Amino acid sequence: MSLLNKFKNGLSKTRQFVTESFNRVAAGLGVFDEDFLDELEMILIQADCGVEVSTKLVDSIRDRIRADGKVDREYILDNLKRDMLNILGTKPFQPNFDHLHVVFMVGVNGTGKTTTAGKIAWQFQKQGVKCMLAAGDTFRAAAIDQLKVWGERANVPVIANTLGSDPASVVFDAMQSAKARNIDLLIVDTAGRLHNKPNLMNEMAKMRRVAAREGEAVGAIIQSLLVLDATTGQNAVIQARSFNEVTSLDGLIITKLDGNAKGGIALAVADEMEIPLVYAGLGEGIDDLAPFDPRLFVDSLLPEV
Ligand SMILES: Nc1nc2c(ncn2[C@@H]2O[C@H](COP(=O)(O)OP(=O)(O)OP(=O)(O)O)[C@@H](O)[C@H]2O)c(=O)[nH]1
Ligand SMILES: [Mg+2]
Repeated sequence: MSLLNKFKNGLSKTRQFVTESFNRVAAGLGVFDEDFLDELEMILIQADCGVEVSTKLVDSIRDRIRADGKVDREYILDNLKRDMLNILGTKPFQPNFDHLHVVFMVGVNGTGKTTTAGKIAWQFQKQGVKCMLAAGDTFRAAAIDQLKVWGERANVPVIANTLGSDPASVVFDAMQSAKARNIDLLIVDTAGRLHNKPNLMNEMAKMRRVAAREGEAVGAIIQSLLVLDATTGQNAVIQARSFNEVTSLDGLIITKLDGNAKGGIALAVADEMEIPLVYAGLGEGIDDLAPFDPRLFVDSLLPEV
């Protein structure tokens, strides 16, 4: 499936909502006037673009209409697209594998860390990158088995320890193994945690310290990707902001964009954060992950012109 179709399928609920609402309001009012712009703002808010972003987008269209003195459906959609693209400036997750690259998947419970770890491993493994997964979630009973299943699906080795063991010791083992086997990309799954639980945040910091120490001799690059669940709406923005305050983040992943009509949340997150959106989770399957492409995202979110 092409990347565009992946985005289109994944965001179909949001696009359907936005398109139907847009068409209904346009048909009802018959003109693209102030009332239309107010309704458009409401549609964007309901698609979870956030109040701030929705207001900003509509204000910018209003200003242009005033300046240009003309307006039609195409004009509105083109301008909306352009402004959304400005908000979504992203940078792809493109590790260079001259050195071992270690990525920690972090975030609150249930956002899709384990699933996304498996999907990323699969994507790179297919390209011939030597990947390894580490089961850094030793807390939840099924977490280790879940990661092992992803390891099998992605055809990638999984380093795991027993339930309840220190996650930092899993990282230590995985680093030894990754160095011995000349691994390019080591993805560490971690337990879901809240940013305001100091003991859990300290545990994560310890995992990173162990990776940094064990990776020093081979010049390993250590990164963290924050996984956010689109279906939690504006909470995702709060999580992004809060995690960023207490840990260093290198990229953001928004999962479950297929889950409901709230795909606009990516815009709210991008507007709030300086950290790039690197992946979009567009379904539960192994191939349902795409590098976050702003143009494909916007084309999939908005009605056809
Ligand atoms: N529809 C959809 N479901 C997803 C996506 N990503 C993950 N999921 C589902 O979300 C649920 C939770 O995913 P996990 O990967 O277990 O989440 P987690 O963050 O590892 O959860 P904890 O380890 O408990 O914190 C699973 O049922 C996944 O299949 C996505 O992009 N789309
Ligand atoms: Mg998990």
